Amino acid sequence: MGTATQTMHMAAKPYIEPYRQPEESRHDLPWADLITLDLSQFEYPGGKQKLANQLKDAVHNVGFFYITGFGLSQEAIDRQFAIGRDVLNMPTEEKLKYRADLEGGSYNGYRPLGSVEVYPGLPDNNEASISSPMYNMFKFIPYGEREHPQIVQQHREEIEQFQRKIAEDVVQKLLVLMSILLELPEDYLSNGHRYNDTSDCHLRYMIYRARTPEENAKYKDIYIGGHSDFGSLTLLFRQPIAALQIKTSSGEWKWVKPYPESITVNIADILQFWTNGYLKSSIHRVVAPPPDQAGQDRLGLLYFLRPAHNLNLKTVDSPLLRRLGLKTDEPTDADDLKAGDWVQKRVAQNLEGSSKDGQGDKVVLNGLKAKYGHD
Ligand SMILES: O=C(O)CCC(=O)C(=O)O
Ligand SMILES: [Fe+2]
Repeated sequence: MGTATQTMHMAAKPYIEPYRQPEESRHDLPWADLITLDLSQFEYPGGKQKLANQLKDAVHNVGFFYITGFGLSQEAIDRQFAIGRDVLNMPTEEKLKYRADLEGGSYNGYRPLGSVEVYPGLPDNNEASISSPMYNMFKFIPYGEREHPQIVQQHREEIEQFQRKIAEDVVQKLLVLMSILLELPEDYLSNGHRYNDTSDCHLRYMIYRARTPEENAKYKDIYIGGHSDFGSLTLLFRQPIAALQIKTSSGEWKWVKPYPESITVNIADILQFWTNGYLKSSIHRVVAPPPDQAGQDRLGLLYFLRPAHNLNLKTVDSPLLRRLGLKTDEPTDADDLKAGDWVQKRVAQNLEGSSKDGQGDKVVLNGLKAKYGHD
């Protein structure tokens, strides 16, 4: 009976035109040297400790790494790309019915083009040079409920299963590994990152439309200027069109190679705050793809993990951070700040300010600073 129900359930997935992954670039770009964690080792005896050791340098010095063995099939991932493609291909008027309340600090729903400046004074409001319209779906809990387009409603169960697999399994493993590194109880960072917690975690479909050489010149090849992400972790599903770059500690920009069957993960601001900088929320940006991919639109699938709104941003009491002098009993600017205020303020602030690809921080809240830009 159980099996029959399951089979029926599988068969009942509505048809969607399959998504075909584009070809990888043949250019030999200056790729970033990132480690790969095979999460399938997590359950083996000693596996967690081994993975935590492997992660140490990446989370402290780099802020980016790949994961494999995370238990989502390529078919399930490609169906999400297909749903995202169809959502973002809806007519603009239709998408605008689901516009997110960006001014109120929420990303839930559609964020149209023209919402941010790519360069100061150059808002991205030209239909031909759309930088990054996106459709975000908060967790399917009462706090995150909103009206969604029919395509999302049709595939809602599948989208929810996909989100839950990421939120309840993949990111939980990563949070355990980071708790181990910080010498905290294994479930320490999982608290505040539960599916039912009130937070702005979301799955995102995003599109970067191909630009003409003139448009690229106007925007200096930038699609999204250098920035750090707002939440706890960002998961970026493999996208063969090269465009993501990360800033290394020596200040160079390196390309992120679409490593087979991987997810690219990066640390975001809140984990940096909680660890007083020990975990690195790295600066990254999105640029025009290399010549052999220049004419193609780039579709993205991402998951943004945010902490529960009511958690404060105090440095966690980790034995490691105490030994390193990063945790003391002195009060700090972050002690009374709530994670939810930080995230929502950054979403709203993104609308006002530019994401200049230069140096310097922008004051955001109570003396805490963000590295400009948006996520
Ligand atoms: O599309 C990408 O590769 C990265 C996008 C990004 O950095 C963001 O949305 O915060
Ligand atoms: Fe980002």
